[in-house]
Amino acid sequence: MSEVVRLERRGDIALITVNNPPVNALGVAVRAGLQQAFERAEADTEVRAVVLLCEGTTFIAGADIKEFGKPPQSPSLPEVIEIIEGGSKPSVAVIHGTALGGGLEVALGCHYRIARPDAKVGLPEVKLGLLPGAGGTQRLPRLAGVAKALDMIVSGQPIGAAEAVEHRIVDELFEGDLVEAGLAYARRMVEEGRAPRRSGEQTAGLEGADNAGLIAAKHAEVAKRMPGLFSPLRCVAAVEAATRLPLAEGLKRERELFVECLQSPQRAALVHAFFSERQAGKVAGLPADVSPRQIKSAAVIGGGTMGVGIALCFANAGLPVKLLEINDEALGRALQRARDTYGASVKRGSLTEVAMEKRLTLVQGVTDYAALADVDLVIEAVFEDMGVKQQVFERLDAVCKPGAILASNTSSLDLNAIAAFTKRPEEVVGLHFFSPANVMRLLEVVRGERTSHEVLATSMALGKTLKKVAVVVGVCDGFVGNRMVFQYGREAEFLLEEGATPQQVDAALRDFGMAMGPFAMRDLSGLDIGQAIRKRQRATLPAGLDFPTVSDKLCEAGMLGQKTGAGYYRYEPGNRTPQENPALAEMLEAASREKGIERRTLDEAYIIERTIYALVNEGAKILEEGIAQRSSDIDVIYLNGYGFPAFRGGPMFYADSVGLDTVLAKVKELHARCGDWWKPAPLLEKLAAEGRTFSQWQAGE
Ligand code: T1G
Repeated sequence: MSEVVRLERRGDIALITVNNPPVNALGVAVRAGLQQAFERAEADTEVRAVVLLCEGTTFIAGADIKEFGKPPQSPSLPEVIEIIEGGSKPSVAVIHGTALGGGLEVALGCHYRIARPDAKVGLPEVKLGLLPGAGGTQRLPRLAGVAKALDMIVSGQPIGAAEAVEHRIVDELFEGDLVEAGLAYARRMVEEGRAPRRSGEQTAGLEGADNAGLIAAKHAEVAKRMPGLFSPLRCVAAVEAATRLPLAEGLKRERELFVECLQSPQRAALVHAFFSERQAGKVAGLPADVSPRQIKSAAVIGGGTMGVGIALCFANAGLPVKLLEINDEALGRALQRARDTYGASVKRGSLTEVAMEKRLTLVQGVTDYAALADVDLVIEAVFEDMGVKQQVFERLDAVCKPGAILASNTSSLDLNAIAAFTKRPEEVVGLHFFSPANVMRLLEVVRGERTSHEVLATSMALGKTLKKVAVVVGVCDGFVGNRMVFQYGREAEFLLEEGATPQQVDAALRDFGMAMGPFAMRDLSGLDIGQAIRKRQRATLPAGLDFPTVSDKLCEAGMLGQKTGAGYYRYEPGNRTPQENPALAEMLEAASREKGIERRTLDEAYIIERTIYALVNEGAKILEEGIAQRSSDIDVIYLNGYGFPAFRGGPMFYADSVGLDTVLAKVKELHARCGDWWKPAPLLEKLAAEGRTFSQWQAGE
């Protein structure tokens, strides 16, 4: 037997164990091992039942995603599952951890399934731009019914074991040892004389309901909610085939649809996003022997939107957190904000009252710095002004215990300068959360010149604890995400001077897949933020460069966005739906006139190139300067902090897919027409000339 699949005899029971760390993925060795084990169990006349289970933390978590895009190797997973399901002896899958994708499909090929109460089962293929390609779209509806199958396959969300029992996906729950439970169940199957139960013969799930109506409704929902996505509609089509065709035909139809998804550029982008997120957690150059400190308590300075959001991240992770404000009145407002934030979740049904109260007990309001003497980590989230940061860090340095980490949530100020306010610069790090901090997954971990390896490793581990996607970035104005979004926003605004309206630009970028257009985003966060940044940046702006003027005109008119009822758009009181701002047209005309620009109609492709390529060119500069470790880290930042569409992989992956020579040609054209904002990044020129991609450069190819 292979070392990843073991076959043992326990009396008249065949015990098949998969052991392929870290998640028992169905690589070719596992598939071949499973085929051999089940064939040998079938041929062994002494064997009367078969148990399949896994070692390690989880049951099989799916196909080996690393194999996608490579030439297929036999046996295929459908072939293996056909052998499992075709066995003449009853088989049982013993599920712990997560049975996902091909893992659940293997379990559905077994005749029975038992699971630990805390186990989960799911078909997340749609999140990778795929669909369950080894029978999941055909077997699950036969067991759980079309409605549940559609929900699970189109959402990709796993369900708990108890719910799986409710929907006949799992037969029963068990506690205790996997092997003992599996053997006991197998012995029961033998004693009861149970025959193999093949899902192809199970049609209960397909009868009775108005399946055609369910399919049509889900199709309409997907077309409306996930425009532009390739695989969800094919998921629906595959399940539709199950309602119409016998199993063998349905499996053929599923395979056709699966291959379509496998070959789509969206699958390549989503798989890139999956692995990039995991790679981002690895910090190049960290010595292997560096272990993170344990963070058992924290404090947040500043009870504004960000400070409260950050404090809730700790409470959500079950960690006690002190929230410091300057006086009781401000503290009262902050604690009320915390309660209101949780209250909104309770209202939405995503949090129970009991859980809310439990988490709120973890948030302790304080007004005296002395209360911070014992905490392991402090995060400053006060006003973005160096003078205020200095006061805070000098006090923290004086009060906090040796070994306490002092972090700043600054979104663009110089972390090295902040560290220099303390006597412990090696303990200072940037932890840049994104608003709303208790919701957005991205966390930029800003590595100062003096930040120690241990503090860096602790910050990355804290990111995992807080369920964030932590990405290491270097010190510069805006670090990675904001530095790139400055370029993107500026170019979007220049388009307004050339002839576009905010509606046109926002619509073009939403069609591209961005969660929100740049102008709706600016109205949401407030135009005064950009104004303050431009004011600071003007001081060091290279000669010949200047900013667009529309945003400043709006600020001068007191139109700061949603918070003042008007910005690029107008808003009815209490209503966030953007309406046309009648005052804007004149400002646009004036902005164009002042620059001698003849306004013209801009097409969507130009809007996308002008904004997305601005991200790419700046990303290339960031890579050259070593501010980001990898081009895929930049993708992870943009996917998780700025609403870039995952089905395009991120700005750098997208540029690779367009072709860096194409991108460079457009950058050069814009450089000639629009000036040095568009100076091509040398790395972009180099890779385009060599016919390489950012991914190849990152891999050292
Ligand atoms: N293939 C290859 N490697 C995988 C993998 C997979 N399916 N899943 C995880 N890894 C690696 C991951 O890259 C990381 O590697 C390590 O395992 C730990 O992962 C035919 C076609 C199972 C819930 O989509 O959701 O089946 O960084 O950090 O937080 O229809 O991994 O250590 O080198 O995420 O404990 C469907 C994807 C595939 C499941 C565990 N299955 N995985 O989470 O660990 S398509 C999935 C996860 C398919 C069939 C179709 C999670 C997890 P490294 P991790 P975790």
